[in-house]
Amino acid sequence: MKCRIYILLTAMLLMPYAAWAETMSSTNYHMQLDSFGSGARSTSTNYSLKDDIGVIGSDTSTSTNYQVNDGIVGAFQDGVLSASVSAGSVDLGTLSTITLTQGRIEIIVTSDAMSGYTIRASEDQPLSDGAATIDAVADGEVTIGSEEYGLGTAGTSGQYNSSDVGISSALTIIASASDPVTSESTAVYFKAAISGSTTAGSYSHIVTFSTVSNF
Ligand SMILES: [Ca+2]
Repeated sequence: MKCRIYILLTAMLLMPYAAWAETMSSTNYHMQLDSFGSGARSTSTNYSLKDDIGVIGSDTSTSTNYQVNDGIVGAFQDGVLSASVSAGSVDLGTLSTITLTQGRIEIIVTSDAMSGYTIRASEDQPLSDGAATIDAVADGEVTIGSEEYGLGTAGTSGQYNSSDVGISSALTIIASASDPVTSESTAVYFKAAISGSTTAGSYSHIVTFSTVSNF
């Protein structure tokens, strides 16, 4: 029997609605953020202004371990999230009762969110050929000779680097980072095995990887 997996990748940048403890306002103005120096987002009947004047050290500072967007404008800085996937489909070829069949893709993510990013996987349907399906792995390991299908990961942020997980219509976190990343790679291994009672056929489904920045 043959098996093909179609890959979709989405990347969504969700900006937080900042809840600040203090804002300055009066009948005539509302200052969303305030700071030493001058400048902020200021509005009145006649004007709206987002400025940052005379704030010491208003810049972006980085090192290996941190990034600081200081200054009042830094609080409004637009986020960056990009994700790419190395292939639009994975062909596992002909499955066998005596081998574990694997296919690999790579997802590359850049996110400047201070809390990192998360990739979730979901499927449109079980790995299927009409009514016949290949069971999702449920015991943490796709095993030769058992009808089991799922994925494992590799990479710093991979969540299944030492076990396998079944894919379902629910969102499963397969990679998560808690810091900003630049071109971080997570490898995804689709793994399938069949038993002697698995129905012959040509199985496929669509797996969607959704990438979001953490806030
Ligand atoms: Ca197993």
